Amino acid sequence: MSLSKIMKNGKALFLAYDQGLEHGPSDFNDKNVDPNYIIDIAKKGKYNGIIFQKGIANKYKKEIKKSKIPLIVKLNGKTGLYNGEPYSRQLCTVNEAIRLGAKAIGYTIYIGSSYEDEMLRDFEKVEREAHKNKIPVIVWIYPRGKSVKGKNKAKLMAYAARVGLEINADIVKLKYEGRVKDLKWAVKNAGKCKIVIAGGVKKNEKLLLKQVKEIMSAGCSGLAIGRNVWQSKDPIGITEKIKKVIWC
Ligand code: FBP
Repeated sequence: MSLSKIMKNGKALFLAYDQGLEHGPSDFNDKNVDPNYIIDIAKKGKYNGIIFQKGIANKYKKEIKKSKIPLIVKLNGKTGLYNGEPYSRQLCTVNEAIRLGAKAIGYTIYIGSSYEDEMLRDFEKVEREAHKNKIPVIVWIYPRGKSVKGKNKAKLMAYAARVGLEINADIVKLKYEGRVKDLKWAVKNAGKCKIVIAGGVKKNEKLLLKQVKEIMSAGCSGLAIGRNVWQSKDPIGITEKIKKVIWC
């Protein structure tokens, strides 16, 4: 699977903006509530991809196309109001994503959830369809649910990475848990499947850049980051600093 449309020299920085569904408006202010503001950051920051759910991908199709930033459509999701064992429902098909202009698709699987079985089953069809159409598959793999409560998060990170390889993801998106040595082990477990890391809640710049250095020194391919960029007072400034570490 060629990843050349969404990676540069084997590395990538993606801008994630599916938080409106996952968390609701609490992540937003007057500026970043507007998808056009995000498209503008992606364009000025020359991101390798911008991640939207189907609604924004469809309603802002013209602006996304004009930006020339590769579109990554997230095919499933859930709201932050949902209270049961985590299940990310499919909301868009691979064919719809392709019609919207997607250069890659994203999918979330909560390993350890009592709905893991359904998510793996749903994913199998998505993976087959996407690869048949030569569309790269990025999988957010987050261990969550009753059965993983209290388990070692650093060890689960390596398990999540391995699942990405086993289910034929091209890129697995993980949360960075534990230390660099744990992340190195996760990278080993992912084999030829690449790893990008989520940004998480907004943190101070020094800590963020320290983590980006650790992420890259562990052998990851980059980040798929959201709040730490578009909640920043200087989104392009922080983008440039992150890129400097990734492509140093
Ligand atoms: P951030 O960089 O803002 O953390 O975004 C990464 C991401 O994976 C988003 O794509 C997604 O909306 C969100 O985090 C999900 O976070 P969680 O499930 O932990 O609430």
